[in-house]
Amino acid sequence: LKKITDQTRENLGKRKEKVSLDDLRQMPHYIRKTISMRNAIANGSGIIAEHKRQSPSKGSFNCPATIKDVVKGYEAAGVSAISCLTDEPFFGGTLQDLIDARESVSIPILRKDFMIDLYQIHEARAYGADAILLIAACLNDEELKTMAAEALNLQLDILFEVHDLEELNRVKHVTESLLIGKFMIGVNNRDLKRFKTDIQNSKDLLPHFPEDVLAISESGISDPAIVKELAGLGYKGFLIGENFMKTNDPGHSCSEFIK
Ligand code: IGP
Repeated sequence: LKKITDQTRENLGKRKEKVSLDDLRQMPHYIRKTISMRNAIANGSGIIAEHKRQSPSKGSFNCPATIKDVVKGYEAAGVSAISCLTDEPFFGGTLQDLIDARESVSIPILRKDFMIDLYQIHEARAYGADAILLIAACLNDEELKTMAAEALNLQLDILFEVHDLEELNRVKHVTESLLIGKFMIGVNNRDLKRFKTDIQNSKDLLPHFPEDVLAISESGISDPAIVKELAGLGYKGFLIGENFMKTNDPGHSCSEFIK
């Protein structure tokens, strides 16, 4: 994770030189009215389908479809939201992907990246995102708080990502101190040190969730039966990438999860 955030910081420096904060504020999507991802999930299928070209553990998924076709396929299948990877060095995504996705669908879009700087939140807004991911493992309490406050200022929904009880308790603490009532917490079933996924992680952490939070299970979901089981426990959202992106027609593979 440190390797990824170091690389993120380096690339960020270059982007800041090219595009100033003021430039971002001038971009057309910056002032568009965002769509609540939390509401979309609460009132829909709960599936959050991800566009991801490659991953550090699996390499390229060799999906032949363009991002525009992938996200249109997801929307047609009935997903609640799109997750769009914008990290380039490790996941092969770009900010242009976010724009392409935005211009192809009208459902909410999550900018999926390693967010470590306020500038990235403004970028998310400028390139058409409705929500951002804040990974607890990448941020200390103070950073989590500042980043979350800025996202709320910009009308972006927040998905806090945790993978153990310690991180969950930190997120609880931060959201309490900011008095945020409406947010989402995602349990990452992937152990970021060993890249192994285990759905058990979602089952173990749910009883410790604060009330009223919308619970999302992330990673390693490869079967509609798992979605059913987790929904039975109280999960409302299911973030799925690889299982769709490893096929030639991600939208079609996705429709099997929505019935
Ligand atoms: C999707 P999967 O196993 O269905 O492809 O997982 C998503 O949860 C995963 O891509 C992810 C991720 C992240 C990627 C979860 N948290 C943080 C990059 C950064």
